[in-house]
Amino acid sequence: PVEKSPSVGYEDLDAATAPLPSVSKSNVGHRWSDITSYATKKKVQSWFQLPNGNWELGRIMSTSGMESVISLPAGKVLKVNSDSLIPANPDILDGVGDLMQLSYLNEPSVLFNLQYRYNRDMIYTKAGPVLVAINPFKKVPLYGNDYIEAYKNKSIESPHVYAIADTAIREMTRGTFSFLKFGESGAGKTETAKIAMQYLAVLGGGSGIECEILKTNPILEAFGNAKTLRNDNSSRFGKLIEIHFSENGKISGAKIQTCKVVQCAEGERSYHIFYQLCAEKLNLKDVDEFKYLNQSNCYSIPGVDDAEQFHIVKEALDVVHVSKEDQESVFAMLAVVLWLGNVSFTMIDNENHVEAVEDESLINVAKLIGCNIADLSLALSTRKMRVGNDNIVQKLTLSQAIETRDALAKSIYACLFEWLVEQINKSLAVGKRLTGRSISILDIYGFESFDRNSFEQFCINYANERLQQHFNRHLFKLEQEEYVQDGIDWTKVDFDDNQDCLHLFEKKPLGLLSLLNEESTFPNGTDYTFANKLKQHLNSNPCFRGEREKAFTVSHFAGEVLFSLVFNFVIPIVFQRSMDDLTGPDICVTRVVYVTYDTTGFLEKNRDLLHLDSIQLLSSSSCHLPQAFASNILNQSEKPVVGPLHKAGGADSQKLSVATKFKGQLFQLMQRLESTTPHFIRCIKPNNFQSPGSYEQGLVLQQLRCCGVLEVVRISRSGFPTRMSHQKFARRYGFLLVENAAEQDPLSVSVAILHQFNILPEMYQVGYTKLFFRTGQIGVLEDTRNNTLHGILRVQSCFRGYRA
Ligand code: AD9
Ligand code: MG
Repeated sequence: PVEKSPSVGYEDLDAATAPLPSVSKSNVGHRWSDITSYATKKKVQSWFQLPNGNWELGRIMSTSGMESVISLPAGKVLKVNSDSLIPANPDILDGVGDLMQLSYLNEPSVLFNLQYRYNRDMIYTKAGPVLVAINPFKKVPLYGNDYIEAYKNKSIESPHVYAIADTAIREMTRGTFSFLKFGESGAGKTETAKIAMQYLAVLGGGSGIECEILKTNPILEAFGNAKTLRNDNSSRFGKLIEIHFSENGKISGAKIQTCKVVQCAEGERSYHIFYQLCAEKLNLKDVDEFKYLNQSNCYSIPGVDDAEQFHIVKEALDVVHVSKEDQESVFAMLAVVLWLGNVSFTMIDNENHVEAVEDESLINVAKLIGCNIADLSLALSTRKMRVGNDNIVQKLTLSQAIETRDALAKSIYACLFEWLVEQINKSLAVGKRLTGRSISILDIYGFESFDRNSFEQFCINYANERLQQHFNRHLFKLEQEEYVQDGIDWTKVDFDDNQDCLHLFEKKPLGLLSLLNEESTFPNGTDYTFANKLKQHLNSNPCFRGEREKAFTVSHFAGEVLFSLVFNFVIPIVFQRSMDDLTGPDICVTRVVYVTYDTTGFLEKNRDLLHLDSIQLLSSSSCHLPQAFASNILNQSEKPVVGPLHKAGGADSQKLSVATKFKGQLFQLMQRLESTTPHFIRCIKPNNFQSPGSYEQGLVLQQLRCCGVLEVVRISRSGFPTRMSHQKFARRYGFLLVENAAEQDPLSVSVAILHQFNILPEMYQVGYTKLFFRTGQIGVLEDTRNNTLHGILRVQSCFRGYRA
């Protein structure tokens, strides 16, 4: 595999000395008038924006005053305002592998460069420290063992996930390495994560555990992914997989952490596993006869054979040591969920009270849970309560009974998912001796903004704000703070911080989450009282706006971080996904996105009421899974549940609220990320139809803007991304010095090395404690060091051979 890669660094193109294009909020780039004289002399190519917003490449024929004559493809010649033209790069830079190499870093040039590569199946491009990956929506010849070998041997240089994974593996043994990633729904985060895992599995393979790790993907995707309008295989849960390595570089185990809040949206297919199970006909009906599945009319995915997928999942379960017996129990629990959806109720009095209909569904649920039908029926249609000193049994109304039934089904599914993750973790368990070497991959849902946004979007977007801050901190804040601290000459680049928005969510006691939790514990709290409370306490917050009825709006930072590959100690890759529903670039220019949330159902979803009667039903089961679920639920309660009975009206509030649990999981995840220095991968969706070969400039631009890719490139290009303390630098390269430097201080040794290797003064800066380098500089030194070391080793082994 070869890539046309003009071997020009920016030094050759004067880009380092050319004024840097502006990447201010208006994102205009370098204006034509700045370089008029240059342009007319050379008939330079220039970008012209068509009325539809797309950019076209033209050639300047002449310029006079503020007017230019430009010739566009297809023979069109136009007289235009010179200021509307944006300079294009010389042809030799077409399709460069790293956007840093572009002489002109403006939006049309970046868009064109990415498109140029995309059209040639080169879907990966570096943007300084960020890897941009554009979803090809087709098989591209970039993967598999030959490619893995090539990246391992460094015989290909083209940007690739493999290249990043390779650096991760190598740097892991040295101790410092970092890389981050990002992308939107259907942008390719999950696929990219799998590609990275594939590479790690081949290089770190040998123990057999790598096969198990790869097999966790089909399992978790079956149970945690669903077809949505945007992606046929959309992840509805967040996942951080930490892959551990032994000292000899082999994979020794792994651990998966999940962060789940998302229910499948109405009108979309549910989790894949249900359809797979029905396709297998395990005493089940057809999919369209199950209420939980027939709400959407969407039963199959083009090109996907559910029965075949089911076999893949079963085989994968075998590999991760879930016994056949347990697999049967898992499928039984899935069937319970499906049948529960079909349980119906009849009215038994004039007060709207109901009891469950004893039909096929109810009978099947009881049989599969392992309880008797009467108990099940009671658990679904009554509630035991304590009023004063008396125990009473309250009959449920139809809506209460339906709520109870659905809560039970949801809980069983959630428990099943957690149980599966636990089994997988047992199977992948890292041996006792942890080496501290690990590479982790985070694959999480991204920012969502729909016509109607509910509790799920609220949680997802909050998570994205947290991850966004992580991204900002690393690429902007820390970077610049470090320059300032070390006394480096450096022009500050502004970036938007989202701290205010995070405050809005997290502040105690008057933040969105606290107020939500508080209201959820009030027996009389409703979505209305919740919305009013928000308006009462938060209206002065600039990130918050109360809306009519029960709605409120949050101004979010537009970036959304989706997927992250964390290399311990240093490497989260966060995939940032941009807004699906934003049309037109206007909103993105300010990089703030207003999302209006409808509080309908917030309290109920947050309370996640599973009544004790239901938990008791599960624990009375004769099968081990329902029993395990029941004790799991009880273990997760804030306070231990003491008696079987509850005070009237007091919702079973000792359960952790969903938001609190989610925040807890998120913080655990963030903690893992914090201990690493991240590198990001930006996954980009080139069109909304999941179809190959179509590249919509507007859509791509919107995604690039949301994550600040241009700013990142600019920072890296004008900055000094590689750094090393004087001591470390002197220790690492000191032995290469021709003159003996043993007596000298680290700073003098460092300076001597820089001189000896002719590192140009503009390529580095000497800080108080560290040396700062522009990209690529340290590579030369590393090569020399490695060659010299190999030379020494060869001499030593010859010497040993000679003595022998
Ligand atoms: V979501 O936020 O979970 O809804 P993702 O994870 O970003 O989303 P995903 O990885 O699932 O998107 O990719 C969507 C689809 O794009 C896949 O099912 C593939 O059909 C397609 N895809 C993505 N990346 C590649 C690739 N490198 N090669 C080929 C790809 N196809
Ligand atoms: Mg995904």
